[in-house]
Amino acid sequence: MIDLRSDTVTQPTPEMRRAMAEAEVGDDVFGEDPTINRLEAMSAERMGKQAAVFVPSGTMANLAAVLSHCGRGDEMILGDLSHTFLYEAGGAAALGGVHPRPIATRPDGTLDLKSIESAIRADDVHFPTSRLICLENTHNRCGGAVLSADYVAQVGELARRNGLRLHVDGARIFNAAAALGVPVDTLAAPADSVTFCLSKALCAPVGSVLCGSAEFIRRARRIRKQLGGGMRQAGILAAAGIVALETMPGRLVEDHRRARVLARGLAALGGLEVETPEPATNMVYFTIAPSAPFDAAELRDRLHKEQVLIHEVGPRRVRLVLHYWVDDAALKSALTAFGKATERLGKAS
Ligand code: TLP
Repeated sequence: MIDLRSDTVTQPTPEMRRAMAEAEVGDDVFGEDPTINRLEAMSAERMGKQAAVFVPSGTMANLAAVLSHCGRGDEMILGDLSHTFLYEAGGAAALGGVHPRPIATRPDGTLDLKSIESAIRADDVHFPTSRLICLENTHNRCGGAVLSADYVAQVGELARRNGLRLHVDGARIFNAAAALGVPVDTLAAPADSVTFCLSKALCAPVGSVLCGSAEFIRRARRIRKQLGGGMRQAGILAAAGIVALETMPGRLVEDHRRARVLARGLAALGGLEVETPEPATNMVYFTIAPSAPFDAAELRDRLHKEQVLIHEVGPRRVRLVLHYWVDDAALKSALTAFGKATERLGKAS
């Protein structure tokens, strides 16, 4: 199977499996797992922050960040297409009483600076207290779009000027850094906190890391415990994360190149409107033209028979994600399968 549904599907590499088998472990709730301690130190160093905490998922990383920045009745300003707003089960509101203030996400994944500024509440008893701004880099729903270092710095400056904090959901921030050709800590520098996922493009089986100041991470550790995310001998997982950090960021440009090849190949088939003709990172989004006599579910089923898995994000909208386990040969086979599937579906109608 060629699995293009997400980069979350990535299996650990043989090197990761070896590191996992040999990992030195301890009780992490006591701070005694040497492998987790090493992963956290490496992560903080990469992101240019004082400290880091290992958590089971990107969702928990964002939730722990929001709950560490905000109290009940505080408000976070975030994009209406952000993962935290759309796909994290409303955790910040449900568990922390944090009020989300969604504002329009622009197609390039950015939020208009003036819109952010005008969403900040005045000091008035009628209003929640504005506390936090959240950005997402790369931006999932915006086709893997990259926020530039300059843009993130402007939002950081806006946040500071208004006494707010900035959190970056950097689930795929290494993809952003690779696409821009800048060190990842440059993208993280303006943020008070940043999360990144080991289990997506970096190919590790489980885990995300939340980074920030020492004081912030101290609070986040308690929140992680409240959320039930205090793990024990999880150095077995962190060991794969260390291999991921050491071996994966440098190869992400290959996924980006293959995403461009895939986008061009799909555009040439006809019937598919590629939304990201020159994808910035590892995602390709396309819409099935209104004239095409099939929808995303039919295309998914047809492609499944050709050994290709895709993820439909709407009745006629599909997302494909390139990752470590899709090499040039698999990409070629996937394109051939798309050719066959669209042709058959076209004829079957
Ligand atoms: N995204 C998943 C799905 O939930 C959509 C995917 O397949 O892309 N931030 C961003 C930007 C994400 O894309 C995701 C996962 C998360 C956070 C949450 O990470 P997990 O799944 O580890 O909780």
